[in-house]
Formats: sequence, structure tokens, C-alpha cells
Amino acid sequence: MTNLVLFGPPGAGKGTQASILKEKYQLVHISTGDVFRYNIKNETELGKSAKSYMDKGQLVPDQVTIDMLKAEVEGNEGAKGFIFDGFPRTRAQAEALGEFLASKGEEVDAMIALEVEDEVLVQRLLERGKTSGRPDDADESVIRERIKVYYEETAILKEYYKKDDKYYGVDGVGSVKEITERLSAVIDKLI
Ligand code: B4P
Repeated sequence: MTNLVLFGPPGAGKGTQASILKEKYQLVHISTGDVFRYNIKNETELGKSAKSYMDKGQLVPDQVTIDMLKAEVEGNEGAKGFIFDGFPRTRAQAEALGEFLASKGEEVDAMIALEVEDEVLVQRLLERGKTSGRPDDADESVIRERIKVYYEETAILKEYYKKDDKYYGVDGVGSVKEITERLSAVIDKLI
């Protein structure tokens, strides 16, 4: 199995690229953000608990997110591998993912990080906010809060995967096609 973590700050293009790469490499794409949004739309208990955090640009509590991720993986038995998009976002989530995959004789093969500067992120998300209907894209202060949370809680995970030589950084600025090519160059060496 191939297990990839697609990493980067909010608006780096994780979801955009994961949707392309899942087809190209026949991997299952799990976006924690998409699963939360689906649950919010369908007014499930999970959605109700996630909404207040997401609308403010904060992270949903670890245990809720970890349990959800495990259920998504369990629901895709027989998969050739996974692209984890938006997960892990904290050290506790990274540890839980490692333990969970180890219990199946698996591991994270690589974290591939999309590197994009903050002002480009803000512009991309404001642009998406004009049409997406996402409350967390509509307001610049919420976008800046999401980027702040990324630096405070998530960016440290680069070091977590670097120590096991599993970290790959990729320039996330350019056309969608160019970035897919950069990511594919890394993945082709792993698969
Ligand atoms: P996510 O859904 O993961 O949202 P994101 O960080 O905004 O997405 P992404 O980087 O995928 O951006 P995209 O490709 O769409 O998270 C939302 C919220 O959910 C979090 O704030 C948190 O509250 C909660 N959450 C999710 N996971 C969690 C976890 N593990 N723990 C706790 N809470 C969690 O691209 C953005 C925009 O850029 C798009 O409009 C796209 O068209 C554009 N774009 C992409 N590539 C481009 C390019 N090359 N050039 C120009 N524009 C580009």
C-alpha cells in the first residue's frame, strides 16, 4: 500500500491536487475538511460539533477528527493506498495515524508539502470565498486565523516526518498542471 500525506497551509492546493492524484495513482483520497463539510450539510452530530470550530478558523478537536479518519480508512478496505489531505494537522493526530497504520502493518510513506507564501494563500482563499459558500473563506480575518493556527499547531509536523526521512517539499506556486508534475516526480520515485 502507498500512504501519502499531502501537506501545506490552508489554500496551498491540497484538495485541488489530491483530486487529480487520486485518479492518476488509483489511491483513495480522504479530505478531513470535505468529510466535515459533508456532515455539516447533512446536520449530523459530527457536523454540529465541527461547525463552530471551522467557522472560526480553528481546528476541530483531535479525538473527534482521529475517530472520523479511522472510520474513513476502515470504510475503504482493499484500497491500494491513501492520500490524506488535511490530516494530520497536530502532533496528536500524526501519532494516532502512525499507530493506526502500524496496527495494520502499514505506515506513512511520505509527507509531501506544498509551499506557498501567506499572501498568495489569502488571495486564493478570498477568491474561492466569492463562490464557494464556505464561511471560513468569506472573511479575511478567519482566513488569517487559519494560517496562524497552521503555524502554531501544524507546521511542526514537517520536523516530525523529516526525522524519519519522509518529508518532501514542493513549490506550490504555478499552474495546477505544473504543480501536479512536481508532485508526480516525487510520487513516481515512491511507488
Ligand atoms: P480544509 O478543507 O483542509 O481546507 P483548506 O486548508 O482550505 O484546503 P486546501 O489546501 O485543500 O485548499 P484547496 O486545494 O481547496 O480544512 C478546512 C477546515 O476544516 C480547517 O480550518 C479545520 O477547521 C477543519 N479541519 C480539517 N481537517 C482537520 C484536522 N485534521 N484537524 C482539525 N480540524 C480540521 O485550494 C484553495 C484555493 O486555491 C482553491 O480555490 C483553488 O482553486 C485554488 N488553487 C489551488 N491550486 C492553485 C494554483 N496552483 N494556482 C492558483 N490557485 C490555486
